[in-house]
Amino acid sequence: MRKKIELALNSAKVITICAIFSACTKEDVKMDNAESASKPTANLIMASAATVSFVAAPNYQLIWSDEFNLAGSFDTARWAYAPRGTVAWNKYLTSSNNYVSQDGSNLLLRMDNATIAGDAVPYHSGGVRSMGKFSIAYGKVEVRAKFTQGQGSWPAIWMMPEPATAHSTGWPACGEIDIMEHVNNEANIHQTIHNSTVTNANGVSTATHAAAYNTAAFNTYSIEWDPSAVKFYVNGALQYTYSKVSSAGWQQYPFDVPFYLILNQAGGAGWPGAITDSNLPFNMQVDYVRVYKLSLLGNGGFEDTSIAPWTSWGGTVSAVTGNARTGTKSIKETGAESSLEQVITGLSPNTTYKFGGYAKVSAAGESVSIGVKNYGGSAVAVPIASTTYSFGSVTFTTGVSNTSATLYFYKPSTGTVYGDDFYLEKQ
Ligand SMILES: [Ca+2]
Repeated sequence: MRKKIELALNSAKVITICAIFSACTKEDVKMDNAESASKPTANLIMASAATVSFVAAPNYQLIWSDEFNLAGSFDTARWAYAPRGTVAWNKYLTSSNNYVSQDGSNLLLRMDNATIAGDAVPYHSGGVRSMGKFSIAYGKVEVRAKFTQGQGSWPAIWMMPEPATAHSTGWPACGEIDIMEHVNNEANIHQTIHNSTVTNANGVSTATHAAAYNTAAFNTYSIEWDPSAVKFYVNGALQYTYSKVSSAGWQQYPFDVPFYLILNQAGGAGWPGAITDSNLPFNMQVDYVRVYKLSLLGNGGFEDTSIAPWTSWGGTVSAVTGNARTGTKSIKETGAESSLEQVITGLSPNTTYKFGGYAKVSAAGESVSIGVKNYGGSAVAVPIASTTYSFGSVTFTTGVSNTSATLYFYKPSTGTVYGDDFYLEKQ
């Protein structure tokens, strides 16, 4: 598959490769744009040989993805089976690799009416969720998928809050973001917001939009989500915007807490109605899920040829191939006390930001800190001492006249640590 070729290459070569492969798809072009947009070159200021700073510039930083490129079971570090429940979408879910599997290119979620001894339901279907493994508040979520049509079918790509109690234990007040739902033989998909102000007692939302899609092909379904709105896209084209009303409370916009992902094939109950068995099996293939943060810093994924616009001191600090969370590279600090730093300018005064990233240490007892200083307040930092990648973040509010800050990734003593997927986000 074309994207796999590209992902194996460093981003500097992507444009050249696309020129060679004249049949670049629309999706490839999009990916190229996303990558080139994250290049810091245009914003890099070389004030002197010793001083480098980066002018804050919004760019989407990939922080989590699954390309589903292995064959067999799904990655249990990212997903778990969505368990069977008692409501329409989950009543036939079956935790079996007959219904959730990977074929080396895609995640495959199936639905059929096979008889399973000891499980006397008329249908079985597959679904996974990232609950307890990954959730996100704000950013861009993009899913490339293809699914069959048929009477009674209901594939879905959607998000629910984590924890469920973040705002309300009750649905629809807790909120729901439906990136893609399709029913039966319709020529369109549905993108929908649920909360207590838009969803009625029958579960029907007024905050919904039906969008055309390429029925026989893979399509990309995505959202761009920030504190003011959730925007829905199909194949990169904006379809629908749900905006926060500034005077309203969380009930109108419960989308200020983390949400996790659900991918599932459902059917035979609720919205689509009964299944016409001759239309079975149904399936949804998912090529990838990619999640980005709208980040203001440069080279947060360390995929570039140098560490710029980061600088370093102490020990040995370098971008290395391997130990990556996303992409192919990570930042490594080894040897004596050391730090990776990025001076970021162009921030707004008296404004709150979050600096986040993922880190791990090589051995128990070691530690590394994600922190910020020189922003107009006391330095703040959070230590990470896990031997597997763990998330850490600090929030800080710039001083009344401060427009810059120094972000750092500091290792206080000997040892080896890795970091990846750093971002700076306006709060
Ligand atoms: Ca990386």
